[in-house]
Amino acid sequence: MEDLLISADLGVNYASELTDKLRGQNKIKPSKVKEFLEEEFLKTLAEAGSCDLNYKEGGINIYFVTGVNGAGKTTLIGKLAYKFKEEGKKVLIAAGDTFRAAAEEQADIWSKRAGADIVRRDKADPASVVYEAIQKGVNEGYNVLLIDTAGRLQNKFNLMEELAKIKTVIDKNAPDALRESILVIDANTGQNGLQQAKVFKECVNLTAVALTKLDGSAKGAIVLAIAKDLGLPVKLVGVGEKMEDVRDFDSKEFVKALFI
Ligand SMILES: Nc1nc2c(ncn2[C@@H]2O[C@H](COP(=O)(O)OP(=O)(O)O)[C@@H](O)[C@H]2O)c(=O)[nH]1
Ligand SMILES: [Mg+2]
Repeated sequence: MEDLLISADLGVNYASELTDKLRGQNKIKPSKVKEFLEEEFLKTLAEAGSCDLNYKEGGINIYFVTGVNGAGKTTLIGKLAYKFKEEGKKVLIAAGDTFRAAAEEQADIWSKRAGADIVRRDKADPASVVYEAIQKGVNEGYNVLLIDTAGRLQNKFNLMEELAKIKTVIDKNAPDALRESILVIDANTGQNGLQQAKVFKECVNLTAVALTKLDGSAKGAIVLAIAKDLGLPVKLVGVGEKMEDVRDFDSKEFVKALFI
């Protein structure tokens, strides 16, 4: 059972905790094991915090989106821009991935699709793009600022420096703004997702996880290990490549799907 849980990407600590607990249950029937695990998973997710994406009226709400390359950051930003626009909010995107040539263009395309505005400065320092976006966002009464970032390998010192610098810019220039620091995790990510999350958490003080590509065959069990070890709640789910393919996280549905 322990091996099974580890191979399901729950991480060694969590897997052994669960099997210890199972052992402690005197003579649990095999048919009840699934029920036991479902309950434990739901408890872990609940203990990590509320699944509701925070939003506050009367000020700018900043969503700082991080994660490794290809996780789905820019797509998530497009989806969130659309969702907030549909709700009648004034939405600004900061094209903070200035590392890859095509990345700013991609953010630009999403902003147009969603009907949001964008601050984009070709190949500029990402922190300066974010600075400019915060100024514009605050001065022009935007409700939402979505910050896109680069994602070249998480163990690269430069990226972490860059993200820490962006965080400092937000801390200094919008100290009172509501902020969600979202880590985007591809559901196909295996056990190294936990390590990724640790590195990003240390650097940008994460508040939430967005689990993308749940429309494929991957179940994204790694978020259980992240919830357990880092206390980070999952708040959003990506279920496709289109603008409307974002959902609020539903822990019951998620846990049920793990056993299908
Ligand atoms: N099927 C599916 N594809 C997704 C989802 N989110 C993102 N993608 C795709 O994943 C790829 C990488 O996404 P992108 O937003 O560019 O990742 P980034 O490098 O983190 O900004 C693109 O081809 C997206 O269309 C999702 O929820 N489901
Ligand atoms: Mg991107």
